[in-house]
Amino acid sequence: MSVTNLINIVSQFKIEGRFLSAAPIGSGHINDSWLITTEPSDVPDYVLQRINHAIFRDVPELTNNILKVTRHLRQRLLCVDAGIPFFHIIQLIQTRTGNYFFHDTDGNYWRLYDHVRNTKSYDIVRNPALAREAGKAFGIFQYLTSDLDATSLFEILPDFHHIAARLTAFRETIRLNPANRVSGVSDEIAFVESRADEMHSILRLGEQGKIPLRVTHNDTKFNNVLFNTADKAIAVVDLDTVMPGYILYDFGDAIRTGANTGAEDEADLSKVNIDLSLFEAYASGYLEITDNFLEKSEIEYLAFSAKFMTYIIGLRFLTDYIDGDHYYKTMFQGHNLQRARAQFKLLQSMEQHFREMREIIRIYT
Ligand code: GN1
Ligand code: MG
Repeated sequence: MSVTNLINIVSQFKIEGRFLSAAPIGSGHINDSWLITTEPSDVPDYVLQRINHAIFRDVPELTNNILKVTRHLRQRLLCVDAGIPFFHIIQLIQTRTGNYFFHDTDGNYWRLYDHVRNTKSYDIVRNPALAREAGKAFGIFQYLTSDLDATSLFEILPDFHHIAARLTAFRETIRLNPANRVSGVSDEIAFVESRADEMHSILRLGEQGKIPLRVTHNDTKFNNVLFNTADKAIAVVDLDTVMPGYILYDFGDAIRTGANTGAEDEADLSKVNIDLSLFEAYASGYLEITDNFLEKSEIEYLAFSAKFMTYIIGLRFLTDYIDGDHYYKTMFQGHNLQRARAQFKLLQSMEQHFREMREIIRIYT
């Protein structure tokens, strides 16, 4: 993508100041993102994103969801009783024609967010204080959206964390074997199948009406939290998958990325383990905010949800590998398989420490 193209795209939006530079940012596997700086220096900078519309096929509905949720969050923050004035809600910038995305002549969809000044995100969690902050941030997100009707949101990626649907897709991909990779991953396939039944628990609870449908983020990776220079969490980003869901998905995905001693795609599996001090820190921050409105049945499954999300994301990486790498961006041949193996190692580590994880949740509830 040339700078001239990016300048042209940015000029479609109502920005303050003048375009100064564009540089790729973030480590997302789906959309492309650039930090757009502007001059003079006292006007805001922006984040430009090219939306992956092979995945997010309904960009108007995607945009509506984000607008609905960010407006609600902003309104709730204005209420004095929210008590969290430092929290920043990211904002979509309008185009010159009054839309919140721009559809270019090549068929690409673009959007622009405000950039939250002097903030950073972490791919790996360095200490419990950061984990606790992230727990509070996602707790605040859940608290502020707890009175928004989940069914008023469009289900932008249907069955996103639906284990039965994901397993069906996995088995179908194995059957088709389009990239001829099945024979090389029999251990991983056996690993998935040996846990398939127990991994239906959250879905079953939902279907039996034992856990409520809520507004959920659905991509609570640790690097979707922004920290200020004092390492306080001040914003939650990446609202593409905000949909109706179960909070267990959000808690579990945050632990998957926020309490792992290794990277999501670590090749040296000996480095991948659950760090119980990070788990405890995240859980304590999260429950400090959410304990009073979560239901008992949700709390009961929080520890399990970490195993579940690690399993289902590993399953998705493995499915994409078998399929020939069409969904996630990959940096090298075998990247998705390496990601899947790291997830499965993390899951094994959680299985070994499951009693302690449950005990920790009990302490904070
Ligand atoms: C994708 O937006 P990004 O790249 O953080 C994926 C998530 C996975 C994640 C794994 C829309 O998220 O579901 O958990 O990769 N998002 C989508 O790192 O599929
Ligand atoms: Mg995402």
